Amino acid sequence: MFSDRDEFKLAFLKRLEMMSGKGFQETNPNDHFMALGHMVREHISMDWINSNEQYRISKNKQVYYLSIEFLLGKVLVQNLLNLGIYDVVKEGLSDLGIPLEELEEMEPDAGLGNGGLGRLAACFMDSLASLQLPGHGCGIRYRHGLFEQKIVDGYQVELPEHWLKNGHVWEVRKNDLAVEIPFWGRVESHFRDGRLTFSHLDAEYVTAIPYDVPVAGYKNGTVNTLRLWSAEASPYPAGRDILKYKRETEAITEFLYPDDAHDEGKILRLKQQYFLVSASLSAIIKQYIDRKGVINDFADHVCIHINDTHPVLAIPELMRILIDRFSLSWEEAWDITSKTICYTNHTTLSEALEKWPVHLFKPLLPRIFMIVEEINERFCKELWEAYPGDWERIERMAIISHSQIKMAHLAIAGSFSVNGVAHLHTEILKEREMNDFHQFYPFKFNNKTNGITHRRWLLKANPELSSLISNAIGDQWIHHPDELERLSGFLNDGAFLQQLDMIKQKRKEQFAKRIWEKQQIAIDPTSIFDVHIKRLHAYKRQLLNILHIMHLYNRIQDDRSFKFYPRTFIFGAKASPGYYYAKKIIKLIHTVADKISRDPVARECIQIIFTENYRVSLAEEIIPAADISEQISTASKEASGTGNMKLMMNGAVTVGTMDGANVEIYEKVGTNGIFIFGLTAEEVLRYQQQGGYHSAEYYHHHEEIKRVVDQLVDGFLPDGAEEFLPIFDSLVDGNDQYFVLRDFASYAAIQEKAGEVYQKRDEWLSMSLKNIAYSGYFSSDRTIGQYAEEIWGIHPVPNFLAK
Ligand code: B1N
Repeated sequence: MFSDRDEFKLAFLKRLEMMSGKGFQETNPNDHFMALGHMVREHISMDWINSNEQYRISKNKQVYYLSIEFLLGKVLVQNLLNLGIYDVVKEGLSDLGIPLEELEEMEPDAGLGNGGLGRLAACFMDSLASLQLPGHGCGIRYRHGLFEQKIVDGYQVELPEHWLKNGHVWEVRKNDLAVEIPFWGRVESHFRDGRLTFSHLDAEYVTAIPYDVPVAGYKNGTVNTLRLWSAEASPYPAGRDILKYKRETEAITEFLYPDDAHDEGKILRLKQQYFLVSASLSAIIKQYIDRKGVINDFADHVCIHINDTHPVLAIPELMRILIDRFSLSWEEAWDITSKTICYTNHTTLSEALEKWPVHLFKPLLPRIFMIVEEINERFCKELWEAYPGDWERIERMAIISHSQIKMAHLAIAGSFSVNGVAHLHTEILKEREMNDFHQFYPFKFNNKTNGITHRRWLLKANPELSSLISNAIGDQWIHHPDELERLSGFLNDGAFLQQLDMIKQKRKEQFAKRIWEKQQIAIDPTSIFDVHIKRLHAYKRQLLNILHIMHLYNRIQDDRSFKFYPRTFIFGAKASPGYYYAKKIIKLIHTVADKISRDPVARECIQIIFTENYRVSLAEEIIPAADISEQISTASKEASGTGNMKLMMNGAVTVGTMDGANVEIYEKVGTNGIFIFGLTAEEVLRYQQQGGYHSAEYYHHHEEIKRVVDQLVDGFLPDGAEEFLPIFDSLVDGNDQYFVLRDFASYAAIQEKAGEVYQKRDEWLSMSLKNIAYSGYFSSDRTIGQYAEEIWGIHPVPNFLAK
């Protein structure tokens, strides 16, 4: 295609004119983006074809990663880096007077996910391809990704997101691979050739169209596929109101549900889930049969990974295909299915555990329901044999009970591996939440601590830091992130620490400039950037952070000479549109920000920035500029967290609880590398067993706590009594479920300590570097390596045909 800068320029100009129908002078940044995007996709295509061919002819096992979310963000620059053409393209464009950054701005974020779970799936895709592993993603092509957030007068307002409005350069629509998905209707059984057979009659069909997106590995010629399915009206619309039918079918892939760690329980969501699973399994089975011809040893050649329970219908769907289409017996089908499926659990929060009422499920998916019923009956029978007479236990463990289908129970019964996403989370699953299942199937449970792709979160997001690292230890860390540990040789190297400081300073200035441009707020780039970015959720305790800021403000009011090192508190968070309490906290953050900005003394030390519309591309700007990483969830509630890893890798120091993967960060960097505070998971769980703690005692007995809590409603904040009474109530009368007041003093103390250490520059910088040095473990290359070896049993398949 192009091998040097001049060839690139010629090809680019030609493509630009052809695509835009304009002379170069008339073209705009979007034209440039589209032209470059198409060139890059073409550049990938030979390797893509060859990778597919390699997989088709190889005897190797293939993995399919089924996920209702893939939070890709922007992909142009990551593709340029992975293909090894970043420099040529950047310099070539620069010769033409086009800054690559301007062009990157034009690419919309593919926001097909809510938060950690969806971004994890995207990081895994990058690692699979970079490790040359035969792993493919299967997801949904939502026409609208996660809503766009606007803040109006301190309130969150949601607008529909339009990432597809200019078309999507990275996808290839494959009409010939469309499949039909049946909903509704009824099942008839017949006795044929000595066995019962089933047919699904009067179904309403929806067409699933695949759009394939290439996923290029890092400079290795491997290109895997992420297949996103889109729903369209079927050519066979079973004699009904055509317009209504069209509207209803297209609705299936219209919107991403905006819930993070929360279960919506709407029928459209169930339709999305079955749509994803049924379309993906059709394609998987077809590819397998094309490759092998016979179904019997399917489980030796295919692994289907389900990302949380959202795609758990893969279990009954695979059973259905094996029984109804391939005429296998129940036992044969179950043997294959339960050796093919593996499941990751991402949360123990009860409000996030999926349950479907039988009265919704059964009419929508009649054949699938029959199979789930039979799985349940056989499972309960097994339990009865293992625990005769223990009705209570059997009822607790049943897949269907009280007319509800428990998706996590189905996932555990029908898979060969169940993993948690951080060591602590897996222990809580085994010893508490899923303890009955762990006793019954101890061999299924295992841990795979999450990871993030260092190629996006360090190499792409922080090129300045990446160069510093490569100059110091060479660039092998890009392939082997463990090598980052060699940076520990520089922990006491003053000159090196100075450079680290300069890079952080530069990114802070860049971010301050951005905030000025977008929000017309001037922030002080020499202040501490204290960053709290994640979905808004009570358990993530943005409330603890803002109450503590109010407390700092009070200290300034009490003593006008009280001084501390200036801090900029940076928040980024979307609240689920129906999550009333979370939205109140957004309003509170804005109200406090406004109050402080009006106080000439306080605003010298405290600034609060709420970044609107937090998303992957914004995270890439905030994270390299962060000094402090707020990871302050109530212990035991955050399954893992991955923002903690991204911030650590960019040299931010964690202020956090012993929760999720924070525990493992602590184990890597030691007491002097992190600021730990608050109750432990064990303490929280013990309190919960006793029915909670007495928050009123903390409120009444600690003057400074009472003061900030009262300030929510006593007129200190404008409209406080109306706005923030629900927050006040949750803390005082509602017994503070998330232990905000219980952890308050400990949080205030550790924050003070963090501020002191920050001022001892060498100590701080060394702490920061230590975090970078020990972040290699949290690369998703390590995580995916463990999934490949310990769960999937897959091996690299190099693309020998690569150019
Ligand atoms: O998955 C992440 C973890 O790092 C986080 O700790 C965890 O909270 C997150 C229903 C979820 N758990 N459950 C969800 C998302 C969407 C939805 O509709 C649940 N997300 C998590 C990656 O392991």
